[in-house]
Amino acid sequence: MARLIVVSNRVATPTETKGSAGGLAVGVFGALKDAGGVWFGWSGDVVSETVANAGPTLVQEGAVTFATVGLTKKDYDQYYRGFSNATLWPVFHYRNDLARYERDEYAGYRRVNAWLAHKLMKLIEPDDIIWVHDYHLIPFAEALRSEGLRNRIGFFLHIPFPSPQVLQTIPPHDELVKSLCCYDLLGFQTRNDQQAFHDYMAREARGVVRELGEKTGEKTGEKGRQGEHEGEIEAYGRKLRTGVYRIGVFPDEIAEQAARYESRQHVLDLKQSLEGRKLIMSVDRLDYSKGLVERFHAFEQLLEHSPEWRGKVTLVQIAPPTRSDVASYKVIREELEREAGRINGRYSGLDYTPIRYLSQQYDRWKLMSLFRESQIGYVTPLHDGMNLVAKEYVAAQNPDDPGVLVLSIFAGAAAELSGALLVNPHDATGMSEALERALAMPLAERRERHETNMAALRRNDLGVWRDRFLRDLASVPQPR
Ligand code: ADQ
Repeated sequence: MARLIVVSNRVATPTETKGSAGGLAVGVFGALKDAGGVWFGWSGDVVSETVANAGPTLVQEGAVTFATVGLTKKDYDQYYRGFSNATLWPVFHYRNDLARYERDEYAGYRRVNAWLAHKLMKLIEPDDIIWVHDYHLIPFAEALRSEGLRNRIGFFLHIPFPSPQVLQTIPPHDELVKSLCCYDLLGFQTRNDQQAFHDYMAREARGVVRELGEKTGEKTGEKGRQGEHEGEIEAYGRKLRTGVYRIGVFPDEIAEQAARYESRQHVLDLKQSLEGRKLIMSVDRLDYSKGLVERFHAFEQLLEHSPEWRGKVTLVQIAPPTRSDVASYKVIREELEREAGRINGRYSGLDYTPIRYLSQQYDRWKLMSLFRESQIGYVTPLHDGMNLVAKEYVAAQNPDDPGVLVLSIFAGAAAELSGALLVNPHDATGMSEALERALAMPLAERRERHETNMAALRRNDLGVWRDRFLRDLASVPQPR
């Protein structure tokens, strides 16, 4: 079996791969352990030029090498904080209004990609398969190819791919797309994302796009078949494949974890403090794409238009700040704090606070047990590649008395979770009606919806996502 090399902006630590962090780290590490190989990327540290150049630092864990490098302040500013998170992230989430474009940041983005690729070259063996993750690393394959590498290289985009007109707001959009064509397989979260890429290729890049149709085990319930909706592209003198690979979770592990921790002190404390009120749970990174302010407004409408719910329902929003050195993230934080304060000022009582807004990170097992305790999972991003919180919420429920997922139609997960109440996050009234419906939903309907959602999660778990992608990548012809 060929070795696997995983490349991502951040590399999980060996401890995180043992289950304390998100399931993704555990899932990817599983594939690395089976095949043996390397996990390569940024360590998360900002260091001097001398230290950066001395890398990578290697840590061995069985057959897997964790290889990390530090970034200089300039590289961090231009590659990570700048072009990745102040240009690509907002535009790919349809927030051109929040995006900026600086030529030197783009140059830094390409420079860091080339530098990282050069560092990795020394660790690659001829038959290795290389799997690159996410928007920070679009030019990575191009950089490896220009060093003469002929291995199979695949790319998975965790976030949405925007429609051509939106992508074109990034001045070097054509270079970015040309870079993507240096991969052998491009994986997208949803059919819409793949279609947006195909549209760009056909209309703007004058490529040949062949839709090879749906090749999936989804309908038969069979696991481990090829990616859905395979496509083939010929452009810029290269041939590559595309596919839809919807990322999942390991639902039964989450269910077991949530049940195991449900009688722990933090859950008992929460229960006691709710004094019999219903609980709506929301958990996100603090990001403008997650629709937090819109969500608060819809909850406010519920209290405004349905006075019988005042004092009877609490929204707990857990949202630790991320990327707090990017300006638009400071703005969203201030707005959210202001809105939570205003709504609480309006509807609080001496013993009742409608919104509890907690800006901290929680252990994964704590989150899962809090999900299990709540009557509603309120997951309403404005745009989201997939949204694993939605899937974790479903998996954490008690099947005998499950909560209801209220989910945005703009989360990738909406295509799979047909048992959720789907909402448009731009429609505050529609969202407040969905909350009301979920709060009053009879047990039989909740159970039926939960079973539908769990079946979808089991059919397409994290292992299926990973194995399908790697199988398809291994089957593309070796580039010449
Ligand atoms: P994210 O934008 O980070 O991921 P999401 O898919 O919801 O969004 O994953 C977040 C993960 O972090 C979940 O596992 C969640 O449990 C955890 N998490 C969130 N808030 C937390 C908190 N307060 N404390 C502890 N853990 C917390 C990107 C894309 C998504 C895509 C994923 C995976 O933006 O669309 O689904 O990658 O591909």
